[in-house]
Amino acid sequence: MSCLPASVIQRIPWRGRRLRVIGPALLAAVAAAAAPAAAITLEFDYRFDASGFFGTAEAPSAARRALELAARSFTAFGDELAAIQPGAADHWTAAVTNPSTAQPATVADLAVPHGTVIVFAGTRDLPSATLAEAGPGYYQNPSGSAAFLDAIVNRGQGASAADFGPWGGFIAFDTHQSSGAPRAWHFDVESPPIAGAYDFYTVAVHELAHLLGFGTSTAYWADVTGSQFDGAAARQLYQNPVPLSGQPPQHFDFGVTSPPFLGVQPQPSLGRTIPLGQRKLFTPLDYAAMADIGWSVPPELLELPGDVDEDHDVDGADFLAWQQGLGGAGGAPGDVNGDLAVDYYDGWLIRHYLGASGYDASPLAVASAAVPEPAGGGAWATALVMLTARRRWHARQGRAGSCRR
Ligand SMILES: [Ca+2]
Ligand SMILES: [Ca+2]
Ligand SMILES: [Ca+2]
Ligand SMILES: [Zn+2]
Repeated sequence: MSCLPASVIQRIPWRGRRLRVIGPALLAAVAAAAAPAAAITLEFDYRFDASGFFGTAEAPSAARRALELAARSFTAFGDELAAIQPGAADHWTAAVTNPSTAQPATVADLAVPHGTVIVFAGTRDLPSATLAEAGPGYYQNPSGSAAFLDAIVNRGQGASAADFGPWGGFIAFDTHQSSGAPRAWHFDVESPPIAGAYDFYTVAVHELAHLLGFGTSTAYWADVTGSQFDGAAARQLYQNPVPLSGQPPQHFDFGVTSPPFLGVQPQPSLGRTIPLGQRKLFTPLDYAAMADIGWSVPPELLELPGDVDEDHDVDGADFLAWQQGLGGAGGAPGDVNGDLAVDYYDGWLIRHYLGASGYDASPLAVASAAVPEPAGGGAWATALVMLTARRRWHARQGRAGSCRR
């Protein structure tokens, strides 16, 4: 396997968010102005959590902590999602699957703040071996100004075939195995999953991506040709269209792994199954697909994760740089996920990827680099459980067509 020559490794213009390449005076000015607005919020609504699985804000369960950490896989996205603010003449009804009952539920005049996606979370005994289920919501009875209607339909993101802008959706986790025994989840994000349990964090990340449109939106299907995902960012990173699996094809195929790692590449989060007792993070390939369905993904998330000093590995020097930058904002070193803040989560990512190495996958570099073949997917052989996604075929019309596998 070869890496590209050093002379090709350079910053390119679209990496504007990599603020540390800007001069100190400008850096300070940008930092003062940019930090808070550059990220979306996933706001969890637990009103349907009848069993108290997620605890309370004051006394969160381990499940809630894992779910809310999983949301951080997406909160660096920079989309300016228009607020849905019902008022005198502006009305709508949010419609969503009640995650705890699987029945349709509605919320009249749900207010959705700017930049926020609302996630109704719950649990129930899902059918057969299904671990979890999620999907975007839809809407009913919209009326009011053009701007209000536009916010409901696609959050001001323009054509939905190119850019998905949901108000929110639902996520449901399984409580019992097919045998009737309680589902054994591993909740603790600070320890590796124990043998015999599924990692709650891993499943939550995967399902939240479905809620945000992967496999479930018009923008996703616009990038699918046959059984391949052919969005521009994913194709560029993978060097080919990415094979999909299932009918309909809502997941990456079994053998797919994510560049730009050298050696054994990680399996993407958005594969069709997850392995028992393993943790999978959202990989650069997963992020590339999210970019292709219209999310504003920081460039850091499309590169070797955790490589703070950009020397194509993740080691103690990267961790030290994070420690020194901790608490910084606006492009301080150590911001692994590109949300313009250096915090606990950046360090958590570095620790996960310690020992990894990779190559520069920027467009310039890819054009002239010998990209290693993606590693094979032999590890898929052991205990696998299907994940499913709900799909709203007619969300723009406000109808509730769906399919579940
Ligand atoms: Ca967008
Ligand atoms: Ca490094
Ligand atoms: Ca960060
Ligand atoms: Zn899935």
